[in-house]
Amino acid sequence: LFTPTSLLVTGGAGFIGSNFINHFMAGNPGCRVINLDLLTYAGNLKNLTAVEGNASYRFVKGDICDAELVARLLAEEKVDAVAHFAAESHVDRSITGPDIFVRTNVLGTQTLLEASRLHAEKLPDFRFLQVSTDEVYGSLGAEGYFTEETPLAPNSPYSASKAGADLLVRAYFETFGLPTLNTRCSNNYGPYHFPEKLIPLMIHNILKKRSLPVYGDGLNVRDWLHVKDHSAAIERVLKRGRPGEIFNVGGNNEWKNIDIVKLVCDLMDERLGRAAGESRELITFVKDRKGHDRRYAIDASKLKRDLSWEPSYTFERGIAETIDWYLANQGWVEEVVSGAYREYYETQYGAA
Ligand code: NAD
Ligand code: TDX
Repeated sequence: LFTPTSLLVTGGAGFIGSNFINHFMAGNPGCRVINLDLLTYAGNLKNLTAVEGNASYRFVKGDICDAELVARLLAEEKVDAVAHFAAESHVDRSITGPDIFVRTNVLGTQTLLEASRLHAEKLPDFRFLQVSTDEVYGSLGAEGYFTEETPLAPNSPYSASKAGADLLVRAYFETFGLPTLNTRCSNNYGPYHFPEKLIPLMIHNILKKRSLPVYGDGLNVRDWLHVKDHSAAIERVLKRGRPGEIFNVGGNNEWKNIDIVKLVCDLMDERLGRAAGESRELITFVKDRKGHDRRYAIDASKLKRDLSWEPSYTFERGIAETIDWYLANQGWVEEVVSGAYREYYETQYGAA
């Protein structure tokens, strides 16, 4: 068992990173957590108000591509583990502007790996955990699952940049013996999900009675996992995974996009007191995403077998709670949509 004492989390102000910090700090009061985040459009410190005053928590606004800053933080905070979430994460943005995906996801990861390698030489024990995605495996037909042995075949600039990062992680383990771990998770959902992604976008548009854009024929399949179950999996891999290993993470929960959209419509109608079927009228089939992967499905049996991880959420409960969270946190959504959330850093930490 590896017990981190000072954990550097990158991208901790994003959707999964913030859920992870909230989860991890609640269960590991003895561990210091340093959150390095550039606060791009996707970073929101309002996701972290629960840990803000905690003496074990420190936020640093900065870029993972800044080698000097990363080296200084590792040394100054005596970091013995890195959980690397920071990334450009939206597939559609990677189609309209791929450059930043290569910079952040590939060069940023290499910068962290190199600084970690130099820093870890002096330490008895260290872990570098790369948080990655099932999208690195490409697309499935109607049958089969991605295992950790499935060859990498990314199709979007986003997934190609994540695959590049995963391969650098592998190389740093093989070449330098850096104790790395690599998780590859299916689609997450839950609180603090940025409303450019399918589920929160649909919730928001239903509320506003705007059209619900479904790409192509709506029959693409995604495998959805609650972000808290992903957070628990990452903690388990960090503490119990053998360096050099890859672990797939997923909840055996495949849905066609159109069925998810209809489900969200129906649950929203119930909550908003609208007539049954009213929100489904908003569904609009639009032009397909370029290179749109048809189906993702994760085989997570290695993680279940070797590290005894099991998801705790049924989808029925998770999606109902997520919709209730968005309805109860309309202020959060409005601030994100209006851009007002981006001023929080200055009010909280002063101008940069
Ligand atoms: P997100 O877009 O919500 O958050 C990304 C965070 O990284 C933001 O806070 C942003 O400010 C920060 N960031 C971006 N560039 C940075 C830089 N140069 N330096 C420092 N910080 C920077 O993403 P997410 O959905 O929370 O995803 C987190 C990680 O999990 C990513 O690596 C992603 O590839 C992976 N992942 C996501 C999913 C999913 O369904 N969302 C599934 C599997 C894996
Ligand atoms: O408006 C939409 N209409 C639509 O039909 C949007 C935003 C999406 N879609 C479709 C595209 C996908 O098939 O819904 C599905 C889910 O789309 P996204 O929410 O954009 O997620 P996806 O492309 O599957 O990628 C997500 O999961 C894997 C995350 O954004 C990635 O960071 C993660 O690696």
